[in-house]
Amino acid sequence: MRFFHVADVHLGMEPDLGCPWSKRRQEEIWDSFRRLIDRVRTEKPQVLLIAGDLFHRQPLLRELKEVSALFASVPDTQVILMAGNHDYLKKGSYYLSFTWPENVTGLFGQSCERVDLPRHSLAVYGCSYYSREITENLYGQARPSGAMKYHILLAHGGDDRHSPWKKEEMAAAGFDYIACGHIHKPEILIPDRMAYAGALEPTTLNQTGEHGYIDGTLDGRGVRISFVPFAVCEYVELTLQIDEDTTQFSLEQALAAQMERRGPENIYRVTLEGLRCENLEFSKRRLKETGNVVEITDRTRPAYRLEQLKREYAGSLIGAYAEYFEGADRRVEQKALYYGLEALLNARQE
Ligand SMILES: [Mn+2]
Repeated sequence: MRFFHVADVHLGMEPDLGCPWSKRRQEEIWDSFRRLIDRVRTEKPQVLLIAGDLFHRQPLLRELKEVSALFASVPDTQVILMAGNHDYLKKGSYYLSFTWPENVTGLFGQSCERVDLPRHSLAVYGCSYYSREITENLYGQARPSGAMKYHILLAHGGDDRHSPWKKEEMAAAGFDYIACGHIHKPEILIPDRMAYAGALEPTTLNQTGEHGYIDGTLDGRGVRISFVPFAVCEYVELTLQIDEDTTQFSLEQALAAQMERRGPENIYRVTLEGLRCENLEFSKRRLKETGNVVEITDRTRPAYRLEQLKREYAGSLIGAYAEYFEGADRRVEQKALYYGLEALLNARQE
């Protein structure tokens, strides 16, 4: 039996709200979900597991209709889903009154329940969130039961305010596989036993690296899982080295070239490092307009001119300090010089 494990699609979310690419990302999240269903259609896994937060907030009726039509287009795959902390089952949630296609089962109970899929001798366990936060472990009592050969638990949470759990205790409950959702960075918690699929598309800037879903096989030999990169976009960390010759313009050009090389569809977190020309301050606004730049961290330090400092601060501690380093091998003592001057100059300003 082959299964796809997906989580945290967050349909409806507008990542990096206020950035020029937010709307595009909102559409890309939907596009990727449709693409995932295309993948299900061609690869025909027997089961598609959705471990919560399919939607970013309460789903609208038309959104459920859209998702439902997609599920109906893969009738040979059993879809099993649950509501997470974002799309939790608020009173009146359309999740509860919606009529799903035959191949779709919602684990919409408040405590763990079991769904048997006799065709695959598989039992799937899980429940749904009824509030934004749940501070006890929803899955503490869950154990495999019934007549099926294989047992999979869908589990959403794992942090302090969302069904906190200990992975070792969860893994000891006897399930063949625990399909986790909630943490957006994909992570195999216990090899071939318990994993976060991660968000299908990354949704905020700290979710660097690849995103996608988990492709698993469960048979007499046990479980084998592998992560499949699938997202169209990645948050990428870029570090640019600055020197005294770097200008605003040359920096913008270097940044543009790097982003072109690493993929213009990605979103970048940029860090500037090195020694900049003493009186130069880089324009973050201009750098952000160079492409999909969500964040700029400027760690550059001014390259102090000893001659000038000596003259400017003659007779003071700063002047004496600058004088002390004059003629010293700057490469060796640069750090001491820099930190010393920085401390002295900052102390002066206070
Ligand atoms: Mn969540």
